[in-house]
Amino acid sequence: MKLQIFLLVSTAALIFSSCGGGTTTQPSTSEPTDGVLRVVADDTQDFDKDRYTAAAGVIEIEYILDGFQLHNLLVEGYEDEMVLEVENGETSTGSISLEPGRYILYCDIAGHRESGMEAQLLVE
Ligand SMILES: [Cu+2]
Repeated sequence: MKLQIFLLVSTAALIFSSCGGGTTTQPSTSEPTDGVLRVVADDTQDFDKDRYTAAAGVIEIEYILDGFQLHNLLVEGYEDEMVLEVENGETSTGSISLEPGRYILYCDIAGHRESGMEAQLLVE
């Protein structure tokens, strides 16, 4: 009886492990699949990417701080539409409506944009 249970468990484990590798179909790109544009900032005053993409229309943005410094996020030319601010590991969320085109994301705290807190946003 003990042997039967052992065989059952090991067979189940085999089936489980053989399924595990082949069924995950993660996209090879790091583009979000849920339509949310995620921008990560850190204490080196940089964004996680130099270029982001989003679908035209109302774009949901998550601004994630992997660090402690105060940062904000604006779209150049649309500063009145949205300002996201983060500090101490916070995540700030907001949305902005954009037509297809090329935009610039940046942090407007003195010196930060020059340090690297500037990225392209391609809206298509
Ligand atoms: Cu900043």
